[in-house]
Amino acid sequence: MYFSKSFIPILKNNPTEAKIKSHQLMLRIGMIKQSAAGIYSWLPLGFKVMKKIEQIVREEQDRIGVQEILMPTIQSSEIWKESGRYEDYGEEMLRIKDRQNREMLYGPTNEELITDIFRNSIKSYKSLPQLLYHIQWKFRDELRPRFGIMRCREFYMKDAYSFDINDEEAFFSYNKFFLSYLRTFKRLNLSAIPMAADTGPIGGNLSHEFIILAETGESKIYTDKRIFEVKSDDTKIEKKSLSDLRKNYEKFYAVTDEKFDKKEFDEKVSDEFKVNTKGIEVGHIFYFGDKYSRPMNATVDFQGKKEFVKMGSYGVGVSRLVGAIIEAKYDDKNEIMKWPISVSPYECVIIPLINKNDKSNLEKANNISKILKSSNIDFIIDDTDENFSSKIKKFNLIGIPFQIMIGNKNEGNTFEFKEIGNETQILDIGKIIEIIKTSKK
Ligand code: P5A
Repeated sequence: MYFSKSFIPILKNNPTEAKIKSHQLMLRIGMIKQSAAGIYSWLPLGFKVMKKIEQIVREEQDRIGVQEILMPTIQSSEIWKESGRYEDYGEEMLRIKDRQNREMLYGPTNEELITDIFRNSIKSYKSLPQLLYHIQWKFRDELRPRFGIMRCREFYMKDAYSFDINDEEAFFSYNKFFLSYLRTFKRLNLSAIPMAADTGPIGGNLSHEFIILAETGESKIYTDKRIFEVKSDDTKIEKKSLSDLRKNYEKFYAVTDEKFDKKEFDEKVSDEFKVNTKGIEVGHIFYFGDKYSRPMNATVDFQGKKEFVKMGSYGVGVSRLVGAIIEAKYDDKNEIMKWPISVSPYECVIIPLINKNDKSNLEKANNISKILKSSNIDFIIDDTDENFSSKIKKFNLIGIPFQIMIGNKNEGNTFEFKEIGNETQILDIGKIIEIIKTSKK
């Protein structure tokens, strides 16, 4: 891809309407464009990042055996009346009438719809557990949408649902998602910690929010810094191993402000380990037993009786994660971003210095790009005739982790190569490819 032909509308200065660094950067480098309050279009750079995040989320769901489906965005009010949430959900629900005057809504979440799908198809406990997920747009008519795509009205969520015969099996399902979330956030290069949280309109009394630390986060958190050292790598997908993993986390005090109790904090965490800061909620998992299956009559046959299935739901804020990664990785003082290679819009940028009447560096860039392509490295070439330093500045903002610079100094097959945050090196193309490939593993 040539920069001159790409749709990456860069702004000269930080937009004044944006209060936090992720919102500023996303507007500045043209990742998103607001179309109405809390509603955004995703432009190529932003869309590429979101799709890569989505794919990692998907792979980690598939890995624990969750099956992917796709439910619609528009739902009928009937099922919400059955569960009792139609009234409870209040003004956050966007209610719509169709031409027959039927009450519809734009789904803020899908517990009712999935319960309806389940009850019509699964009849025996022998088909359990059922673990299903989809990745779909949601709409919540937030009173104060803010911080760009971090708290918006239309957002992209991965939501999964589990169906089990009893509490013991349901906790097993819950714990599978617990591990899966740790793995997902790790692949996104984020350190997310599970914290006890309120369940709000979803319900139930067991729930964990997955929070990443960030000064600009909306959640206040109180925890013990040793929680960051808990390891999950050896966890097996079996009941004991998963339940031990959760216990290893739950040993440490970790709550958001809704659950905060100063006395408990002081008792459980000595001053040297206390962490009292802010964070961003990137995922949230819930266990609510028969909260939906009972009113909606979702049962399975078990030993001659009909049992209400026990359910949980599990959300990841896929679009919010784009902003959360920026909050975690962007150095706004020096205006330098560095995407984790796993989600970077491009893996490498080639920056040739181009004079009006000497295109030889562009030719070199084209040759390098062929080698990158055959090594499956996704690249962009800055073929504009801007001066070198403003090109570098621009790409420090865009945050593609690897830069190959072709100035007038390079000789033969060696080039100036830089991984953002490290020193520039002079390397031959073989070595450059090796470094990029190793970082992708
Ligand atoms: C779990 C899946 C649920 O909705 N039902 C299905 C449950 N949980 S949740 O906590 O309400 O949302 C899950 C995640 O979605 C993100 N999120 C948002 N992202 C951007 N803007 C919003 N207004 C917004 N609301 C929720 C969060 O990452 C949250 O953890």
